[in-house]
Amino acid sequence: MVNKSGEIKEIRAREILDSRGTPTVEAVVELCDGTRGAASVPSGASVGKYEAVERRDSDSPRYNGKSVLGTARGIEEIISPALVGKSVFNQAAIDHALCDLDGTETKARLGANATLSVSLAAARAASLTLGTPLFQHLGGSAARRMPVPMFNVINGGAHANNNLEIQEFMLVPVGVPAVCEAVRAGAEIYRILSKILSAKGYSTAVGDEGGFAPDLKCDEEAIELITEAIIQSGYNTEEIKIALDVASSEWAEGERYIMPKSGKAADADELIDYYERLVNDYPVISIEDGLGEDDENGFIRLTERLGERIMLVGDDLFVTNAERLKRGIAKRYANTILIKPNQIGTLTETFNVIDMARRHGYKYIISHRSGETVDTFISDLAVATNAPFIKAGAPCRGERIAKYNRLTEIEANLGCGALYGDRIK
Ligand code: 2PG
Ligand code: MG
Repeated sequence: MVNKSGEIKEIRAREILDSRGTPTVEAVVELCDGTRGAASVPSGASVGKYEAVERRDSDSPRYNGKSVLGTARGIEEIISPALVGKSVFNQAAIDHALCDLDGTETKARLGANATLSVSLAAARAASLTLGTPLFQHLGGSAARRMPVPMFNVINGGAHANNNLEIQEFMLVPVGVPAVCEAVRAGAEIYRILSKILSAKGYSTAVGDEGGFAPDLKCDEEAIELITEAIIQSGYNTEEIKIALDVASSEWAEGERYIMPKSGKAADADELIDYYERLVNDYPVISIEDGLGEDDENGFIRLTERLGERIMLVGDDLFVTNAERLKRGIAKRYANTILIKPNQIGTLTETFNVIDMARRHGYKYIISHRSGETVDTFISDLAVATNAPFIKAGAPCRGERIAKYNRLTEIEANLGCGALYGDRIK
């Protein structure tokens, strides 16, 4: 048996494009034994105001100020020399070093895109040199529960230029026996939904996350069409539920909410009433960012009203940040946290917030971003952390499909050891 040290020889970085054609960073951690672990980072459109900083060359004309050459340079000139000689088997030490090198609360100096790409690439290099699948390297033998996918089949909000105010309408196959059956259900229903939309004369062009982006009469119609597609596909609404990401921080204007497309105004209590009606009328099991990132009091009331019935998910609200989750726990608002590693900037900090969520009875959903690459790290992360859910977009478009295909690959490799969702077996 070769004695592996996992010692880092060099870290390289380059600018690549994400699924929207916007630059992002790819880092490659090379070990002294020649192993190379690569990772790229995604990027959001509806970005929470408390997220870690994504560093871009804002004064450069390249890519309209979105290029990341400076970020990549920071990896090669500042991070690489500091991490050379360290072992990728100590992820926490690598991530501590990244935080120290950056030295800011928000990763404003190096950029969370720099720190996260290195953090993930180091984990991948470790798994490759050990010859252990990434999810097992991160989660050990206990990592065998497959997450329930949340397929974003209709896109609205900031992810599409249609008239839907709610950003994501998702299918959640809770009642099927395995992740491969969930993927099948998602893809079958998506196809039928396309036919239903076409038959009604609606557009089947897709939004940023691969879901359809038609103009509809109202947001509820999207839920109705999805329900129809579930039934027409031969499933029922016990097996397949619906989740929404309202992304309402995008609507918040002071104490009020102004829906950007229709211009309609509402206050928090009117939105809470609206959500209660949706939960009464449709198989909705989860509402994300139902209120804005600063609306703590609204969230407390929303949680009192619906917290026992459905998942109330904090995305912009918690931004994968332990300090923000701590406030939610103390003040009893929301009951689920969305986990996006690039909102915080290292893998270890991501683990820490998942651990906090678990210990306080919050559910967690591992999530992609609307601007993605084909990197499938989040699929392994979801299995590694026994996450109950993952959202990675529609069952359509390569960068989304890559994540679901990786899940079915892990499930197939685990064989009879794999568990799915809440099922005991
Ligand atoms: C969200 C995400 C991912 P974005 O709001 O949950 O679906 O969107 O990456 O644009 O923040
Ligand atoms: Mg969201």
